[in-house]
Amino acid sequence: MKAIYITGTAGSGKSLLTSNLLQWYIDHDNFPITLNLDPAVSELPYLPDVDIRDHIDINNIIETYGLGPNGAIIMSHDLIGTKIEDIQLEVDELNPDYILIDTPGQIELFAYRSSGNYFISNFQADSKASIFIMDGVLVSSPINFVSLSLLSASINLRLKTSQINVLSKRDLIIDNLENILDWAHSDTALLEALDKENNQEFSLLSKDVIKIISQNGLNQELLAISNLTLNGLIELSAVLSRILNQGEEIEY
Ligand SMILES: Nc1nc2c(ncn2[C@@H]2O[C@H](COP(=O)(O)OP(=O)(O)OP(=O)(O)O)[C@@H](O)[C@H]2O)c(=O)[nH]1
Ligand SMILES: [Mg+2]
Repeated sequence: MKAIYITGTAGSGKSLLTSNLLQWYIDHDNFPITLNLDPAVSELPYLPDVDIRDHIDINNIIETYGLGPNGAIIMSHDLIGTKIEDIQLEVDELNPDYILIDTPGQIELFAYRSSGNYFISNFQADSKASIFIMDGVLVSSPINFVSLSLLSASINLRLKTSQINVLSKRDLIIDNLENILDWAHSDTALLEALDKENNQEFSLLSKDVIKIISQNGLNQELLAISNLTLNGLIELSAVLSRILNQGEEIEY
């Protein structure tokens, strides 16, 4: 079984990509399943085969511990790691080729508290990869691009998996798409774009950040996709296949 973790900023398209990849693998004669790891989600664009909400009930947490909504969300995320054996049993019983793991909307809770890292380290699969989705609509300037690249590098350091950077909503950013892909693929193009920014202080900081990310090999290829037109899904599946089937995993 190959595990694909789908992470990204809130509302970037994680759940919709989970649903699209599910259909992609079904269409290509594989047996994929989905695992929803978001205890607080109310609606999903797919029917999860395995669901953390069957094990963690956020309303019950609110009532039992007298917590407000934020406290309950934090607690529910902290409990994810404690449910790993139950989830593993359910998944192993289904015995899929691929498991698509839709991670919680609040990436800071999943990645920076202990549960996400613990889950990824201890959930058993033959190989694993993660996708980090940058919301295309948020990448409106070179400085924003650097700031999201920094977040991506930070998530990569926390989750310690082979990570693919994906730019979502390409259908909404047609005019800026070429620029963004240039910034991602060429440090020179990005540094030149940063030179043209009005705010010198943030431009200089962004240049230093991007140099450090680049020098440490933390910059990744960026694949643009649309969850609506499905443009880019073929390229994404090819990169996933390369990582998952040929063991190109980064070991820290
Ligand atoms: N136009 C366009 N809309 C998208 C795309 N991907 C996602 N959306 C829309 O963005 C919104 C959020 O999508 P989701 O798939 O729920 O995003 P998410 O990352 O799972 O959201 P959270 O789990 O709440 O953080 C929905 O309204 C989607 O229809 C895309 O590629 N293009
Ligand atoms: Mg979601």
